[in-house]
Amino acid sequence: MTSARIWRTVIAIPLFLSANSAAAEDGYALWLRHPATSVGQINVKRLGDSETMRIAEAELRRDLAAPTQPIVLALATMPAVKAMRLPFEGLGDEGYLVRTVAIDGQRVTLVAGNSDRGVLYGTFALIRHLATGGSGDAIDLRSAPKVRLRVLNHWDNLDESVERGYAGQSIWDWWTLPDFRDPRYTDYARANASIGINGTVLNNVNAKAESLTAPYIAKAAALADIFRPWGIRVYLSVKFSAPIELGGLKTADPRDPAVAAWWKAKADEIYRTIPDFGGFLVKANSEGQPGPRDYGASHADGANMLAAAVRDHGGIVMWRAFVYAETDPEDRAKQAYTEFKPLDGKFADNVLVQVKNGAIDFQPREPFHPLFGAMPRTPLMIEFQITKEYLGFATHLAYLGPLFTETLDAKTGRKPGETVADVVDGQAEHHSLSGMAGVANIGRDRDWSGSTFNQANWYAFGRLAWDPDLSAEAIARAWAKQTFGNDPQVVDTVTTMMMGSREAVVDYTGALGLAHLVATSHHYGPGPWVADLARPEWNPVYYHRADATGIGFDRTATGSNAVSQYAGPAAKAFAKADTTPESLLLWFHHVPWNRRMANGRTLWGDLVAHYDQGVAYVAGMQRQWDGLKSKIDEERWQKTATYLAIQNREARCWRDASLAYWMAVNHLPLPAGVRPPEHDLPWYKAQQFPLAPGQAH
Ligand code: GCW
Repeated sequence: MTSARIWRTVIAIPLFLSANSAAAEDGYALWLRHPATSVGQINVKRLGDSETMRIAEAELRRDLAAPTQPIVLALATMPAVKAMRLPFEGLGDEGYLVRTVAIDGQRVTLVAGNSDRGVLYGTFALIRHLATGGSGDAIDLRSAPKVRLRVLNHWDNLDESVERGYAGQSIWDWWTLPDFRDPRYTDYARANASIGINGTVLNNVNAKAESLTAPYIAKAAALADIFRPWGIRVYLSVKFSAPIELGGLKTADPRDPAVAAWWKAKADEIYRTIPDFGGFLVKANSEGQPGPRDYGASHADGANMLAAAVRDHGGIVMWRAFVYAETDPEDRAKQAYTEFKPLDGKFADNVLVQVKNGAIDFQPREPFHPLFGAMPRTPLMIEFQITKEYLGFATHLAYLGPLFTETLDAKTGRKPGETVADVVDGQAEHHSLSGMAGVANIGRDRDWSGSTFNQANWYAFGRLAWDPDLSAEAIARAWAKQTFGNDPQVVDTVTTMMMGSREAVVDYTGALGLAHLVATSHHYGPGPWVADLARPEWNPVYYHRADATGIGFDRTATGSNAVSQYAGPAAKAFAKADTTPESLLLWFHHVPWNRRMANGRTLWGDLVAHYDQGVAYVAGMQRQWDGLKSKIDEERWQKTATYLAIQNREARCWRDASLAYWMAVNHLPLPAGVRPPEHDLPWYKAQQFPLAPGQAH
């Protein structure tokens, strides 16, 4: 088609308000809200036809206010686009170029990519650009994802509960699938595509073998069909003992040819129904899950056997390094490294090892995992927890952007300047496979994530998976604009509230490198006194080691020597209390309560000040939010205000319970003028929350 003809066929289509867009905002639209007012005419011309291209066109018609100039959606290979000699190299099959160009003397916004997925991502980039106040003229956006697999991990069970889920039941209605294709599945795909997520692991890593039976494969296939045009592949978590449970074999030993053959046949069966199936995610030999170690085989033996089963189909295996064993008396923070470091170079080339951001377990703050500086020959995926198991469930406002970037920006110490992000995006060792996984915070709640502000954590994960070098603040600001509009007072206030909110959680739950002080099993609320659980590393006292003279876990050479697992300058810095950042002090060192801190306070005085600072931050967020009442729609404002009040009450409880406990241990008075805990320690110990949400079962 000549470019002149293109212009004759551009159709001007009026964009009507959809039926429900006048309804109150309930958060369902996430950051992809319709324009609030009638938008008149929008010119979109789509060159080329595929379901993905049609989706891109529909998105523009649905989400854009009248643009200043017509929009052309096209593939880079189309003659009209080729002739423009635009910089498509290096954009790969997912990158996009959105640019104001002239066609036949007319200025148009070209949205193009080497594939239709690139066009779709470009479409969402344009929508974001305009929704965040970007000019409609002289547009020049060009981007390709730095990370190849950008994947959500759903810890969703087949009974529709969600482990560590705080936003209602699973969005997968397994029971009515594959027949009923809830329109919500499409909205889920759309939201993910809008932030660049291209994969989803449908079921919990604590997997049931049943997810690999024919009926469940058919259910997963129905979801895969819905997600495909949005550029999203499905993956499944698998239980390592499935050949025994489903196949009737006597063993699941990965070195047994019958076991390998069972997995191969199972993979073939899956690929017959889901031809672009992504592959498997595996939690093995951890927290009671079966694995290759049960047979004396290694994690590499297990991973490679599964990798062989999916390899001919182009599938991959994500093998988790979150491994610790009740039989191992070693510091829990060291066990994954001890197990995996010797396996570097032994994994098949379609295996990624998936490593949590820190060495323990998604705490409000952890130092980066030492494995990121230790396995150059293996593609390492990073795993973040978007759902807030340890950061206040759904009710606390805690923006995780700064938590994610703190880890991504950390220097591994292995090569000068090398960051965790360089390892994760594969640049450091030129791995072609790279990935980032986020444990989803999505459920059947109307607002998807349990609160409006939790949506920001899903959004931030996607944006950082696309580009781990983005700043947490820029992401917060963009999210605020897309979510609440461009009023500068709203955007500034919301961004300010968000940026300090994670640090506030650190402060009121236990600052200075303390970790895992939570109540048992549901992990809701404080439990620093818990000392009676079967496995030592399940007890908070294992982590804080507080006594009358001091507090903290000695992980230096005089203690567990976990610092030796870090490379070069990182190991050196963490080895001494004086060179360890104070925010991580008690993670690496056992120090006296009267240690002098940089600000002149004693450690005890500083810890108390952090608790108060955390509580005060929440009160500050309440005041800031109150100031926005007239500027935010009623429903979202009210729910957030109520949740902030819950957070205030719970932050005070965390502070008071913790102080009551520390004082019982160190027998120190509170600094002058500090408010004493509201209740005594036995009162806090007596609080029980057996029905708190999200528990494993
Ligand atoms: O943080 C712990 C959670 C478990 C979870 C485990 C894991 C899925 O408390 O619920 O199990 O991590 O990451 O495997």
